Amino acid sequence: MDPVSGWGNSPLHQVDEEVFDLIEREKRRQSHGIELIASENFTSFAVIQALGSPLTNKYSEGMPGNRYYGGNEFIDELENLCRSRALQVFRLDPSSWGVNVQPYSGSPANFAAYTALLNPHDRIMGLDLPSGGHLTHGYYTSGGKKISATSIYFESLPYKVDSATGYIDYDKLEEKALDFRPKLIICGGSAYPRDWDYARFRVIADKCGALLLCDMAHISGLVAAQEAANPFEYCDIVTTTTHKSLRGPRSGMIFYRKGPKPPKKGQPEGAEYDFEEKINFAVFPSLQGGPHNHQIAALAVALKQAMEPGFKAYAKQVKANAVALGSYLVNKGYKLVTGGTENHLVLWDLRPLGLTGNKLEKLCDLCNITVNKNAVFGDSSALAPGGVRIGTPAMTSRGLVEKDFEQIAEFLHQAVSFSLKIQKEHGKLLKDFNKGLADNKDIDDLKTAVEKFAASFDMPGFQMSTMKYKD
Ligand code: DSN
Repeated sequence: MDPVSGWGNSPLHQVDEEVFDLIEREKRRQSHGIELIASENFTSFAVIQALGSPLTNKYSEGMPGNRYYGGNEFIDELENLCRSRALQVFRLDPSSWGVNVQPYSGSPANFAAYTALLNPHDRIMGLDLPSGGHLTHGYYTSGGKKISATSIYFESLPYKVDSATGYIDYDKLEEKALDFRPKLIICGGSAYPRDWDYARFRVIADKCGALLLCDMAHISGLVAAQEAANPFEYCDIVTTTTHKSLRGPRSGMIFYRKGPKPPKKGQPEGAEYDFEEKINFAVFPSLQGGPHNHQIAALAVALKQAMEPGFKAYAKQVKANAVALGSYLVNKGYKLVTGGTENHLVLWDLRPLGLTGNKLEKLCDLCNITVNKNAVFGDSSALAPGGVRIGTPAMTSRGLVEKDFEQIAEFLHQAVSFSLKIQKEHGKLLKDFNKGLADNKDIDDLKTAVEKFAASFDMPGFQMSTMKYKD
């Protein structure tokens, strides 16, 4: 085989039919389905082009201008461009904020921030997973099994939402924080449909001498568009993934305060933040190797696109769509955690219906609607979560507006009705429920309607006309 044209320059469909075919089938799934995973989005063709570029060939351990390998002149320029756009998109002054754009994703970004700021076994408080928090904010089971590395290497004590309202119980958080005296408090979550009171978090952090970190992964696009409260006003550190509401590639960022600290009682005059060196060192060499330069390039592109005027309209639409979907469900008599939403997601409490999240997720999957089962505060079993989480960022990227989300809510209502019917006819046990899913005309009809609906919208990122599986 010719080593260059035969091995190195043949297109994917010739080199590897299996992988090519799987990608094409996944493209069909994405374009012919209703994607409602709150943490997912469809990125742009330009971002995908940068991701699939030869930048993936380069190693560049270290920071721009100070690398452990040669040949990084363009990579340095690229990473600096990405860093300055990251500050710009969140309207941050480079003299008081810095950013590291090398984390491979959100979980490594969080662990790098903890590694930089804490010593092993220091105390952390984040929102509990069943209250809508993220695994990386610390999670152990009620039996004490430590699940998250955050709980394995640090001592974590979660704060929770109020069981009656579903809102964060700030008073209890304050009481717990003053007893526990954490070194770090984390705000931000994965399944919390309301905005965050960062000012209150700051007061609590100051009262117990903690640092305040916001993981804005889910809402970073809303923050960029000024469609959510601004965590940068109150937090010391802000971490984020970049592919959710920000519409970028899979990657992560850590923002940190730098420069002079505001004057405070008991603090020496002229004190400065010391996060920059610690965070950069934690990312590399402590935790990661070479940054993924193709990701960083793709992120730079996404950040540029997030500064275009259309992005503000997109973020507004994400929220309006979530409200439209939530209101439709509430009008049908369903229960949403907190009764509604102020951001990009609703958390649907299925427990009053006697239905679990995994059953609805399963039935929806068969109808080309993708949702995810999600714990709802007070669930008795983590294995059978009582809700589903539904997000609007991905379908909003395909151009859907309120009336389309009302149609989606109607599809979901039908999916629930079919789930309840199957449960009634076949029984509540999952194995019995599964029997009712097979050869089910209701499901087949709903799938046909969903495919027709979904395929009528454009798809960012790939041209539908060139797809192998168009219909
Ligand atoms: N999957 C993402 C989320 O749902 O928050 C990150 O783990």
